[in-house]
Parts: sequence; C-alpha cells; structure tokens
Amino acid sequence: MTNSTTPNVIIIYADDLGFGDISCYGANQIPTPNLDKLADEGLKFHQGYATAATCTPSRYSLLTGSYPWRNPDAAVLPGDAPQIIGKLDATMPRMFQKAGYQTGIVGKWHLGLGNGDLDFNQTIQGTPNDVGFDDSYIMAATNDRVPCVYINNREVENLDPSDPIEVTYDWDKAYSDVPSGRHNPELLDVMYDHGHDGTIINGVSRIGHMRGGKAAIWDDETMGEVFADKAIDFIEQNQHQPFFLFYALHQPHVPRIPNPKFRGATPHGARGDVIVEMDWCIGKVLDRLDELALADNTIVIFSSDNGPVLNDGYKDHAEALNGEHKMAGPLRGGKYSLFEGGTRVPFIVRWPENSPKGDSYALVNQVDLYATFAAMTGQSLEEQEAPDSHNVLDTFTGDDNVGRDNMVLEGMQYKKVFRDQRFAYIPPHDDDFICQYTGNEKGNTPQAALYDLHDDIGQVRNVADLYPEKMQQMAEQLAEITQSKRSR
Ligand code: NG6
Ligand code: CA
Repeated sequence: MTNSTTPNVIIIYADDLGFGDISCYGANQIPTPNLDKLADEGLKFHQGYATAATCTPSRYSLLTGSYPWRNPDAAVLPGDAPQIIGKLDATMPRMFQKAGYQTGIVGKWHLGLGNGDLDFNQTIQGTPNDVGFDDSYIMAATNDRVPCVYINNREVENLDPSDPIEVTYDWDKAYSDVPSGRHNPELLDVMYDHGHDGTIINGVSRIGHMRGGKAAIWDDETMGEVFADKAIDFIEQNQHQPFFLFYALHQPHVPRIPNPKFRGATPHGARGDVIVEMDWCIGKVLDRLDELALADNTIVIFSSDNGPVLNDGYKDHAEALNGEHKMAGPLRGGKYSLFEGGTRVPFIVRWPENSPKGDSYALVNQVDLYATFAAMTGQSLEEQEAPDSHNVLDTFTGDDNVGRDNMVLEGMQYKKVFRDQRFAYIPPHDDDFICQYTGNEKGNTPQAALYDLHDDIGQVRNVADLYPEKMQQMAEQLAEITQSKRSR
C-alpha cells in the first residue's frame, strides 16, 4: 500500500442492529445474503464497537472522533433539537473534504438541526451541510419522532408553503385538532406500548407532535427504498472523483414497518422482516457499485449504532415472535446496556485492494474511523482534532490482529464501561439494573463489576473479587481518560 491513497469510502450504518442479528454473525432465520457476501469478500470483525449503547452519542463519535460524554449535549435528541456539532468543529466529512472528496449523507441524522431558531418552513441553517457534508438527504431524528419528513439539503422535501409544519415535544402545546395515540387509539394500526403516544402519522403514533406539512409526510413502507435510491444517486453523481458516503439506514429501529414485499420474510415478525429489507437495500446499493465498476476502489464498512432491543415502544409482537433468535449473539444485554450487547456490533470492512478476507479479532471502535481515514489519505491531525480516534488502518489491512489497547464505552446518559483487551470494568452506577420500559439490562449496580471476556463472553461471572488490583488499575485508567481532554 502507498503512503496516501484516496479510495471511495461508504459507511453503512444500521440502527439498533445487534451483534447476532444478521446471518453472517449467526442469525439462522434472518437471511441477509448481501451482507453475508460483503463479509465473505472482506474482513469480519468480532470485536468492533460503537462508542455508546444509544444512537446520538454513537453517531457523534463516529463523525467527530470524540467520545460522546465529552459533549454534554450528546444524548438521545428530540427532532427539534439544535445541532450538537458546532459549525467550526472538526469532523470526519470535513477531513475527507480536505483530502479532495465529495461527501454525502443519506438517512438518519439525529444530531440536531438549526442553531436554536429551527423553522422547518425556512431554508435551514445548521444541517449536515454545515458540518462537512456537500450533500444531504436525511430524516431529522428517528423514524419514531416528528417531524416525519425528509430534508433535502436545507429544505423539507415536498413542502407546500400554504401548509406549514409546526413541531413541538411539549404535551402542553400539543395540537388539539391533530389526532394522537393518547387520545385517539382507535385510529392506530399498531398500538404503542410506552412513550410514542403523540401525533399519529400513517396510522402510527410518534414521539412528539406535528401539524401541517401533509404533502411532505414520508411513507414508512418505502423509506428503505427512498434512502437506497438517494445513496445510489450520490454514488452515480460522484463516480468520477473520490467520495465519502455515510449511508445511515433506519432499520431495524421502531416503528418497524417493512415494505409489504418483505412481510413474512422471517418467522420473527416485523423486526426480522425489516432486517431482511435492510439487507435488500444494501444489496441494491452494492450492486450499483459493481455495475459502475467502483467496487474495487471503494472501502465499504458496515456497522450499527448500538445494540438490539425487542420492545422499544410499540406492540409489534417482537418479543412473542423472537423465538430462539439471539439478537446480540452470545453477548449479554442490548440497547441501553453497559454489557457488551449494548455496544459490540457487527463490523465488516471490505476493501478489495487492501483487506484480506476472513475474520479479525482486533479491538476496534467506530470512533477510530476518523483517524484511520485521515492516515489513509495522508493527513495529520491537529492536537485536539478527533481526540479519541486511533489509527487502526493496520487492522483493516490485516497486518494487526490486536487493535486498540482499551476503550471507554457508554451505556446511557454518560454512564461508562472501561474495556481493555481482556476485561470489562463497570464502575458503580446509581441507576436501575433493568430498563423498566424495554426489559433490557442496563447493567447498573451499586458495586463495581469486572468481567473476563476471554473466558466469559456472556458476562455471567462477575470476577471483581478475584482481581482487586486489576479493578483498581482499570478504575484509575478510566479516571485518567475521562479527566484528560484526549486519549490518543
Ligand atoms: C427512547 C425511546 C425509544 C427510542 C430511543 C432512541 C421512549 C420511551 N423510548 O427515548 O423508543 O426512540 O429513544 O433510539 O420514548 S436511538 O436508537 O435513536 O437511540
Ligand atoms: Ca439506534
């Protein structure tokens, strides 16, 4: 490999997909042939991580190269929150721009919009376009949060100016003339379970309230296809120059509303079916890459923003239909969890010109992509740029099977776990052990816990009593990292 190279880079990012949720990572009854092929042609990591067990923090890290808890605003955001990445902040897409790439994002954003004066009826200042993306086609937050519209660069797509959009997350300001799940459950196609009792859009009540913008409302059933087509448009438009595409899928986050052609694709109901749909969308994009003869010169990375969950707020029978499926594979916990299932996720790297095929056990984290691609494109980082991002390029080329020495992972609300090559150290946290809504184990306990992941990947034995010195050492290392401004 030469010292500096500029292959195209596509990061495909699932939403709430667990370590065991696709067939190449062990899901027996969820066929994902396109991802399986990607894994066959590339490197399948067994220790690839998101920085957090929820979405906004993980995405923040991916794009800034910073641990999320360094920014107090990096928590799950409502759809009308201001942007949490500053206009002048260093970002991975900006770094790519400096290396001559065209940059684009398609899909889920969830990092805030506007600068505190957000009006969806005006040209929006404070979009992905302000933090390094040349092109963007996004949803503001999540598919269960208002506003349920697509935003094309700085404008809401298909907005009729005579029917302006209003958005609030305050029940006291909710629009009494707009049906909500709470007041009009008879209008629902799928009943909510917890939260999610706001405005009804397409028969599904969402978090938050929205009025107007009728012509702009998205269609949940075709969302996957819309984003895949936009990803393809971006690739086609930029095929003659280096490009970076962040393709942020909405599957399998709730509400799980597959295109009818995927209904019944698995025995697991809507949650399994949207994973198959997701795989189909990815296949569509990768096929186009092949047709354009770009695959050889494109690095494709597939991962997920956090671990899995069955009931995340709708009665969609995910629990009843899960059967023997292990969403997080052998790992304990899932979304919201300090246990491994919260942050260890599928992580595939296909780089035909430089990656070997096979498995990697190197410890890598999505926060590393920034420094890794800076190194690949021959750029050095400023001192405070990407403060927690390690260059793991050698793991991508198969030259290093070890990766990072350690990393800090986040459960919910800045609660941390410290992971090294062998152990996971969970400090004492004053909060529930089980998430009362979802039933997922958040993993908080009043005493610190230690797990030996070499012997006990499922974290069933707390070995804190066996290794007091190790505990002490990891507590000190964690304190040092959290108190310093950077960890690279
Ligand atoms: C939670 C929602 C959950 C999901 C999550 C964000 C409730 C009770 N739960 O607050 O349904 O939307 O936020 O998910 O409202 S994430 O993948 O974007 O982090
Ligand atoms: Ca998520």
